Formats: sequence, structure tokens, C-alpha cells
Amino acid sequence: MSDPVFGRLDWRVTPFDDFWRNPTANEAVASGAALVVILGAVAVAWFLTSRRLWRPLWRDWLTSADHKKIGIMYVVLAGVMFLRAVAEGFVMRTHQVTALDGGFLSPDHFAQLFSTHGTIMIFFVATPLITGLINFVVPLQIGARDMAFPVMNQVSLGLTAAGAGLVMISLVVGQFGTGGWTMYPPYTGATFSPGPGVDYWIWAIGISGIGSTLSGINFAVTIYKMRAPGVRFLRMPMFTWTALTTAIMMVYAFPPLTVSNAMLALDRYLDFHFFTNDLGGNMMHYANIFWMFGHPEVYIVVLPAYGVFSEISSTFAAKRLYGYNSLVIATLAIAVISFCVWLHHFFTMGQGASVNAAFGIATMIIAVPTGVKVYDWLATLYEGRIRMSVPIIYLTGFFILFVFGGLTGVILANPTLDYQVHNSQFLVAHFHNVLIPGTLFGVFAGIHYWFPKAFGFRLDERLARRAAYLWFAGFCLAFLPLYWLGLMGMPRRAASYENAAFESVMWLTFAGAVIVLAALGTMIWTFVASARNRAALACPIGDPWDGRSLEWATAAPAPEWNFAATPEVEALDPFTIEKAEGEPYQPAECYEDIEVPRNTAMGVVIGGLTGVMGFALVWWMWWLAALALAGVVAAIVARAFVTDTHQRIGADELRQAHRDFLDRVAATEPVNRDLEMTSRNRGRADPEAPA
Ligand SMILES: [Cu+2]
Repeated sequence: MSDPVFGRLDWRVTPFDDFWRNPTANEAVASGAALVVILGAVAVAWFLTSRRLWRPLWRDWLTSADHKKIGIMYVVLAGVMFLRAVAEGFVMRTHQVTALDGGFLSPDHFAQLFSTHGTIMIFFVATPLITGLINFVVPLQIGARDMAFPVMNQVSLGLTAAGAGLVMISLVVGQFGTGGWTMYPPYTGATFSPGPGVDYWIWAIGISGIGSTLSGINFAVTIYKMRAPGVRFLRMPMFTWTALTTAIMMVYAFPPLTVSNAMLALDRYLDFHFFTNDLGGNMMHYANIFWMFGHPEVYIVVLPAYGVFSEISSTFAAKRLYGYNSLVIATLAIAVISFCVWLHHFFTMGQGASVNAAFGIATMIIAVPTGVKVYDWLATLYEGRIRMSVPIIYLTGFFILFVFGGLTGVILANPTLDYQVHNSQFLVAHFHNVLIPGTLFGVFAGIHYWFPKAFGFRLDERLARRAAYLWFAGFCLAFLPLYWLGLMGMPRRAASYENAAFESVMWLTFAGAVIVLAALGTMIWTFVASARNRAALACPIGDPWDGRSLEWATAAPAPEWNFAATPEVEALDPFTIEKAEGEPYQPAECYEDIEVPRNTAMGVVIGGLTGVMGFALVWWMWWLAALALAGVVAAIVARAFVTDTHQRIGADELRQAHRDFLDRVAATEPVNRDLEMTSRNRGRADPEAPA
């Protein structure tokens, strides 16, 4: 029986209590991690208070409905979660070098680590990173002022943050599930996992998954309805194309996740039997529904990275993107095929040879449009005047590593071979080998590329290069040996092993993990050092790389309204054409009054209340959950009565602001690409003739 007020929550659920009673290394790691979360929260609160930053944080960021700020907040949230997930990866590797016949972590703790690591990396790092990039970039690229639904955009962020918050709280109060990031029943049903761990996963994923569905709707409607005059579909920049495709995929892929999640919750809370092995249930249903989300999710996070690679290959080679139409078709083909292959995640679960063969072939077919893309990028770079800037270094690393990851995917797509290596380290090697170069390197390239647009200064090139090389080296050492371990027969997810031959390879991957930490440290230092040196790195005119699409035509950071007057577009690469014709930075013929959304606390309110609701449901505090849910409904109803939602900005103010900007442009010396990395680059590019 649980307590009517506190449910099953009591003082013995913290790791500190376990450490008090049983002070081993395992408990010390758990308590240490919990302490880091608490001290981190205290340090942030102290920092904000001592610098009097609460008010600006609330006014300029948390309540803002500006897509650029929401995009940046998504990336910051993902960055915080990234630190935790990388640290967990490092702890796991440290454990594995000691894991011959044991290891310093308990098997249960190790299982929690790989469950949170995977959950965080997929749902709270990769997904918010690409959501953030799309949020920031797409309205600028299509000449829009904001998203179609700015307040819903804020609510999506709030829901994502609520999910992330629940995963963080699980570190201090109770513990997380041990069923991996996929949380397969029946193991994660109430019989075998009675504690709160799986429930943390259910509510974190359920709440943030709804946020992602809403984001998908928002992006798709924005791209359909908000394009500036002349931005036809086949004039949209490639990043916008991949964003549109990803948005549609989000709308179709996240609901199955919500459904499998809700069914698992019904099994656990109300004793349903969807996924049990008795009373008519069958866990195969879970695998089916979950992977209808799970496989497309890979492409939801990879496609926008492909979009970034398309943008940077043409910008830094100063050439038109080669094979634009084929890239569009390949993007759409990947999106469609990715929904037809989910079954390759359970080849070994007994669905018969012909079904396996069909899904194996469908999986291999994805290599064709992906190959088209790689060739198009190479052809774009071919004979271009390439600048080996940081984004291009990440692109090069991607070329080298991703082809290998893709090829091992084709190997795994063959069911007969999959029978040999499934659930081995080979698989761990494969998916890190596609997701790190494919998604992470793509997002890193995108962050370096658009950073000046977001903050008005460039990142320190020398430090950023060092981080990029360290990422490449660390990745190779940390993950490529896992292929070998898998072929030697080392299973994944196992907390210990008996084969002494694994140990030396584990030391190798541990060295890789150390280099990855160094890469992460260098990356953080790049942000800090660049911010300190921002006067020398400033590029307020907004076009530091001789960019080609609309977002580079506006100031950096872009004004709240993005464009003083709605741009008109006549071709692909409109800004390059304007520069080639010698007429960039022209005053508009007429300026009109515009409306921008007013600040609102909806995102914080809905995010906060759903977070409380999730926490209450995890701990069976039914009254609190009901209260929080009622609060969500009340907030939505109350919002419907607000009529004063927009704020008018007059044409005169826009004309004046634009004129000031154009004066600054005229007073700025244009720099050519040889001087791009010097402090003379103030963001006015001296354009190269377009190829
Ligand atoms: Cu898959």
C-alpha cells in the first residue's frame, strides 16, 4: 500500500542513503553523480542570482516566442544533457576495462548507465539538437518572420525540457530503468521491474515525444505556409528541404512511440496485458510499434545533418550545389524507405525467412539514395576553391567514417549475418559509427557555420579545429575496435566478461574515451575563449562565409523581425545572385507595419506542470498528478481568452533600423575568402563569382 500523500516516495530512495549503508565504489559513483546534479543546479542558481540574471533570463529568453531564441535554448538544453551522457559513456568504458570477471560497478548500476546514456543521447541530445537547428535556421532561410505557431513552439520546448528534467531527477530521487533505451517488455513490465525506474522513462519519453510531434507539425506548416514570395519548393535551400522531410517524419514517427509508451504504461499501472506473456499479451507487439518510430528516428536526426553538409559543401567550395534535384529526390526516398524497414531490428525474433528477406532488401535499398547524396557532395566540392574551415573538417571526417558505418549497416541488413552479430559489440560499433559522424558531426558543423548568425561573432578557428581533430581521433579509437570485439563474440550490455582477450581491446577503447573527453573539453573551451574574444571575432554585418541563401542577407545577430521587408526570391541561392549582380543590401521599396508575438509564460507553465505530473505519476502521488493535469488544461483554456497576443512594430521603425544596418554595411570593408579567418572579417563578404 502506498502513502496517500507521498505515494511510494520516502527518504530511502536517494543514492546517498545507499552509500551511507553500503559505502562501495559503486555507491560512490551513484552518489557522486547525484551530487553533481544538485551542486550543478545550486551553482547555476547562485550564478544567476549573483549576476542578477534571473530577470533578463525570464524576459529575454524563457518567455520569448522568437524562433531564434527557442532554437538556441534547444541547443543549450541538448548541450547540458550531452555532458551527462558523455560522462556516462566514459564511466561505462572505465568500468569495462575493469570488468574481466567483475568490475567496480554493480550489474544493475551498469544497466542503468547504458539505459540513460541511450535514452538521453537519442531523445535529449540528438532530437533537441536538430530541432534547435531547424528552429533557428529555417524561418531565416525561407524569408519568414517566425514559426507558424510561435507559442506552440515554446510549449514544445517546455515539454522537451520537462522530459529531460525527469531523467535528471531520476539520478537523485529513485533510479532509472534498466531495460535499455528501448525498454522492451516483458522485462520492463510491473512483474520484473516493479520500481519507479521504467516509469521515469515512460513519462520522460511520453511528455517529450508529444513535444516532438508538435514541433514536427510546426515545422511542416511553417515551410508550407510561411515561405516568402518566390520561394518555390525547388528554390528552397537543401537544409530547409531536409527540415521539411524530417518534420513530416516526426509527425508520423512520434505517435507510434507515444502509443507503445501509453500501452506499456497501461500494462504497468492498470494491469493491462498488451505485452505480457500471458492473458493474450505478446511483447512482439511492442517491438513492432516501437521500431515504427525507432528506425525513422535515425533518419529524423540524420537528414538535417545531411542538410547541413549540403549547405556547407556549396558555401565553402563557392559552388552551386551539384545535383540539387537528385538531392531532393534522395531525401524524400530515404524518408519513405525508412518507414519500411523497422523489422530489421528483430530479425532474430522468429518472423520467418521470407519476411526477413523482404525487410533485409528494403534496408539495403536505403544505401542507394544515401550514396547519391555522398556523390553529390563530392561533386560539389570537386574543383571548388575549398576552404578547409571547421565545418569542412567535420564533413571530411564524416566522409571517411560514415561510409564505413553505412557499409556495416548493409552487412547487418543481411539476416543471416545479423544472426551472428546481433546483440554483440558489432552492433554498438555500427550505430555509433552512423550516428556520431552522421548526426553529431553534422550538427557540430552546423553550429560552427551558423554560430556567427546567432551571436554576431565567429568561433575561434584554431581551437575549434583542434576539437574537430580530437573528435575524429577519439571516435576512431573509442568505437572502431568494437567491431572487432563483436566479431570475437563480446555481447553488448553485459556488465562483465570472462574472455581475457577482450580486456586489451577494452583498454584501447578506454584511451579513445579519454580523447573524446579531451575533445569535449576543447569544444567547451572554444565557446568560452571565443566569447571572451568576441570583439575581435565580431561580424555584425552577418555574412562571414560568403553565404548563398537568405539567412546571410540579414544582420548578425538577426533582428527580432528577421527581415525589415519581406524578401522576394527568383532563383536558388538568391543572395549569391544578388551579390554577383552587384546589388546586395538594397533598401526595400516599401516597409509595412508588422506584428510579432508578445512574450508569454505558456511554455514554462505547461513544461513545469507536465514535469510535476510526470514526477507525481512515477511516485504514485495521484492527487498531485491530477492537480497538475488540471493546471495544464486550465492554462490552455486561459490562454484561449488572451486577445492581446501580438505587438506591432511600425514601418518607420523598420525603415530606420534597416537604414542604419545598410549604413553600417556601406562603412564596412568587404573581405575576400583569404582573409575570412582574420579579424578583418566583419561579416561583409567580397563575393567570388558564382559557379
Ligand atoms: Cu533500423
